[in-house]
Amino acid sequence: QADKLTPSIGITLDRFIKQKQDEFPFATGELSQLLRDIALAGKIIHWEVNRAGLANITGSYGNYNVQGEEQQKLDVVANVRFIRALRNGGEVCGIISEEEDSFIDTGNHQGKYVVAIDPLDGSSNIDVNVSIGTIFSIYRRVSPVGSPPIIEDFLQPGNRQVAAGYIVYGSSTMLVYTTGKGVNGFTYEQSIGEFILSHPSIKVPQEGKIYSCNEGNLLDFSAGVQHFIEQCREQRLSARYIGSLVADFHRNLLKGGIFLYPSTQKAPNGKLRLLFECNPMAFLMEQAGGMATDGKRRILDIEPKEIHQRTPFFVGPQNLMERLNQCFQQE
Ligand code: AHM
Ligand code: MG
Repeated sequence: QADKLTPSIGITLDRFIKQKQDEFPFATGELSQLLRDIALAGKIIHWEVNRAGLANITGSYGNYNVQGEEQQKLDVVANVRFIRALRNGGEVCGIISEEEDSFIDTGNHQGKYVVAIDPLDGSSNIDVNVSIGTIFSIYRRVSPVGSPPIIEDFLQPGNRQVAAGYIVYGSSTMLVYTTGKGVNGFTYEQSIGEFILSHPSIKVPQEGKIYSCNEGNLLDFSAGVQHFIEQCREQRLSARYIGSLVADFHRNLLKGGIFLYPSTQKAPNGKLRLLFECNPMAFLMEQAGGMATDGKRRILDIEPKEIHQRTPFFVGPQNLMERLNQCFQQE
């Protein structure tokens, strides 16, 4: 009777990570701890995001509030929070962030891992209360443990990711991640301060019915992409575009949709960044049964040349990705 009155709230992220770790007898627990550090940073940013309107941190960076304190833009705040959480955690020897020009040596030279983060993606949406997100990607370093990190630790192709995920600060906050064994989603329960498994083993619906792109750039798109969009319209697919990658991707992942950010006149190599945005999303989508390309190549096989490299990006369920591919071939 008591059980019925108090239904279980489900498995927490911490317990889930612990269970997964127990499946690997030789695991040292460092990756598990790293994932927990990211979740902790996510909780702090959730708190920052939710008080942003009142705390005068939606203003532009460099402004001062009435008390004469400098206002911090939320993406700067998120960057500081994340770097601090990862540095304090101790498992990470180096970090690259979309907000930083070059890589950060955390000083934890015994750490086996390096992390790429986009601390708060979709910054143009912050001031208008639209969902935003954090994207992360974890690699094992290639330099020897015990030494400072080197640039090659970060310039690894996406197929070397050990784990990747995002946190979406939406109508609820969710953390979605993969370690290469499927994708799981956790919803933040504020009252107890825990992420709870709410979306186990996410698979993208294979009959995608949504397409997402900035159609204002249509005339800049290649003939193949234009043709594909024409087909989407003919087939009465739904057009959905928030302009916030994490939110657009999250919806497409759960409901079945393709996201396109092709090259444009303004952004000849596409707008999105390979290491911070495309690789983690590509890893998640493949793990959920979909695909991700730059129009020619699998995203995860691209050898990065520099940290802030951009790429055209197409990601979604197989039916739509295959149709897009046919349009490219007819170009
Ligand atoms: P940001 O990293 O500067 O925030 O920009 C990335 C964002 C993505 O969230 C989104 O998919 C894209 O830019 C939208 O671009 P556009 O406004 O050109 O459609
Ligand atoms: Mg970004």
